[in-house]
Amino acid sequence: MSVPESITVRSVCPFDCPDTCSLNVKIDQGVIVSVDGNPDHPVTQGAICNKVRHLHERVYHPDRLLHPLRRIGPKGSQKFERISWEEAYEEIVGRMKRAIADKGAESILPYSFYGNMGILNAEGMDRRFFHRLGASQLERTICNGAGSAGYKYTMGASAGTDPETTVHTQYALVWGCNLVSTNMHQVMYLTQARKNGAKIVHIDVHRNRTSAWADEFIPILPGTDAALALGLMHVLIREKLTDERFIAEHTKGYDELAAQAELYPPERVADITGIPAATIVRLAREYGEASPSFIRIGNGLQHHDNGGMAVRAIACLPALTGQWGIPGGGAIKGNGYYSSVNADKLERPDLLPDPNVRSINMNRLGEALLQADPPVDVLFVYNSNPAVVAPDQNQVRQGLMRDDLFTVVHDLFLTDTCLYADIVLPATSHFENLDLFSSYWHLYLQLHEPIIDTMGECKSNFTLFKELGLRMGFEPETFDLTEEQLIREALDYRSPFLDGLTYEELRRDGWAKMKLDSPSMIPGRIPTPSGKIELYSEAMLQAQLPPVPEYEPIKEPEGLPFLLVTGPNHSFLNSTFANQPRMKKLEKQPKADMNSADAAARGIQDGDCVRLWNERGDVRIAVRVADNVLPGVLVTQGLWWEHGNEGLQAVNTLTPQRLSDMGKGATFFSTRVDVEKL
Ligand SMILES: Nc1nc2c(c(=O)[nH]1)N[C@H]1C(S)=C(S)[C@@H](COP(=O)(O)OP(=O)(O)OC[C@H]3O[C@@H](n4cnc5c(=O)[nH]c(N)nc54)[C@H](O)[C@@H]3O)O[C@H]1N2
Ligand SMILES: Nc1nc2c(c(=O)[nH]1)N[C@H]1C(S)=C(S)[C@@H](COP(=O)(O)OP(=O)(O)OC[C@H]3O[C@@H](n4cnc5c(=O)[nH]c(N)nc54)[C@H](O)[C@@H]3O)O[C@H]1N2
Ligand code: SF4
Ligand SMILES: [Mo]
Repeated sequence: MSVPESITVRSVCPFDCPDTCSLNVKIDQGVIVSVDGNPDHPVTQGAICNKVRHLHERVYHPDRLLHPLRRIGPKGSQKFERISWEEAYEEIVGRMKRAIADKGAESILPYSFYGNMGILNAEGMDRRFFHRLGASQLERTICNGAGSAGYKYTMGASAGTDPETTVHTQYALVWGCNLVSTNMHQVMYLTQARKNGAKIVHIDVHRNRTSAWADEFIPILPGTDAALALGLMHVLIREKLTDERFIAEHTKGYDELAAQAELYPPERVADITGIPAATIVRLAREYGEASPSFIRIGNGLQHHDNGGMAVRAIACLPALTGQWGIPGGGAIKGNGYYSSVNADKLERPDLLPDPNVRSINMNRLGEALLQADPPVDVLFVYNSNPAVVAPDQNQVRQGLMRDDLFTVVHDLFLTDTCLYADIVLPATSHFENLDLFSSYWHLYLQLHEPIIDTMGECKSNFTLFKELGLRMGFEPETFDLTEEQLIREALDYRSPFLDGLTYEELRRDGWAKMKLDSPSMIPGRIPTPSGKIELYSEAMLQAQLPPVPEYEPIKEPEGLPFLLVTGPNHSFLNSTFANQPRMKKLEKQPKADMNSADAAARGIQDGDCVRLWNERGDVRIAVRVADNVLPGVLVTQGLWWEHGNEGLQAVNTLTPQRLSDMGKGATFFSTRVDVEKL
């Protein structure tokens, strides 16, 4: 590509973040010199986070992988030699063919998530490749499996309020969501709403940046949100703060839900949640009396054993108060449904030789690597760093150490996971690729055209799986395609929201808003089985789940005194950026926040080093004594790499592989530990 001197070009932020910002990138002689927000984008409006403002430091980081590597020392030893792509392909293809001949294609397991959110690079040619291969299917439920399932039972799909309307909100509940760090443009809309009189309430287990920004902070005990939602319903119903007309017209199962809410008076809910009964009553009155009211349902509150039900229960509230369909009313858990493209054409599940091929849940990688039968012979990791982000790290890392396991990792950096790889492949940054980006929060699809040349010998996920497919002897008509052809196939989809959107339009304008002729899915278009908002769900009954919301305590056995919540932090994105010196410096070091009463009882002082332990392992970490958590709760922030941080341990050493109540989600935050002062 020939690039003129010093130009500013449009790009998109590729990270797993709801905002999917439009970027303006300044390029001098083919090299990115600055990254800024694009003021023309209707939602992201020129504002971006600090992480991405320094994204060029990541792209040109001296540690960036630029050519394939082969392991020459023991697994984990960091000893690699440079090899060519031809050698890498030969070894991978040979090893895959052998695995298929010996144990069947099921012995091959892809492991990927959304390190790059580009539709082609996260769920395009890669999915095609593994379908055609007949590899084990991966259940990609590490992020929002539980919450999506729970929300869907109530509302039918991951579709809520158009966030652009939330500037009209008069009352916002920010529930289990660290907005200031994780969805900054929602903060911008709600800050605007506050100027027009809105009140913002933050419900969280941790007093953090979002609590400081909100008007009120309500601390809650981890894993008890369904009880709070039911307590709010109890008061709303008792005090006739519900919208009877809306309930009659648009919901199903009100009587069953009301009978259930009856069982959750504020006093009982106070005992469960740690929130005073008077606060619960006041919160219900404020929420019930305000209109438009809006709930931003976060991901944090659903990383629990009972996370699906928590979201399912919260999602009933805007229906009881008749807030759907009003600009600024309703809720957002996720909005991915609106910008769905043609996944069948893109991913080609029809290529699977056996539709009953086994599925492996990505939250149980440790178990899969150590116990699956037939064993996993070949593990292919891309767009993810499971040696840091997956639960129960001792099992994950023990599995990755297996001598008979052949592991390929495709990444931009030598992550913790790469250290266990037999072959490491260099990935392009999204700046080097053509791709299509949707958001799981706002309603715009964006086209991204490459803005710099490919660096070193890097290849995109798209190119890697296309070339691997062809080397495996797969059909050229399915694999020998261009990015543009695949994007056209993805857009070839009967969807009222896409409404015939073309590649040409996206190229011309850079983005397009999904067509939604009301502020949300309501009224009259709920994709549940009954076509109504399901306060009672027959589908749940059939799935052997309680058909109306209820509170069930978390499953982690009692015994150890603390509940440990290991959330993300402000300056990393999951484990991405955790190797970037500027971001590490801002986050200083991992710490566990502890209530001062707990600290005093154990003689622990601010800054002391402790050992957190449970049956899965132990982690040494410094304590910050602060009353930003309730007694009995510990909170850490950030998914730090072990590699490059002497003595540091992944917090996921302590988290369980158990799956959530629905949607096979992760239960990271339902972790009990004990603390020992060192
Ligand atoms: N800066 C930054 N931004 C990110 C990410 C990142 O790592 N860093 N990650 C991205 C990704 S992949 C995701 S999924 C989103 C996640 O972003 P969010 O939806 O904000 O989710 P979390 O930050 O995981 O958790 C939100 C809050 O839930 C709280 N919490 C934990 N357990 C409970 C509970 O039982 N009840 C309640 N009420 N609160 C609880 C935590 O203390 C935390 O403050 O952010 C995305 N954006
Ligand atoms: N304890 C605890 N654990 C958690 C969470 C938590 O809150 N607490 N959050 C969970 C959640 S919500 C999520 S979403 C997951 C996230 O887990 P992951 O998806 O694994 O997220 P990252 O750690 O960001 O790793 C993404 C990797 O993809 C690489 N990458 C980026 N672009 C490309 C590309 O184009 N090609 C290839 N091949 N690689 C690329 C990046 O360099 C990075 O190493 O973690 C989960 N784990
Ligand atoms: S990480 Fe999120 S807030 Fe930051 S630039 Fe990307 S999309 Fe925007
Ligand atoms: Mo996530």
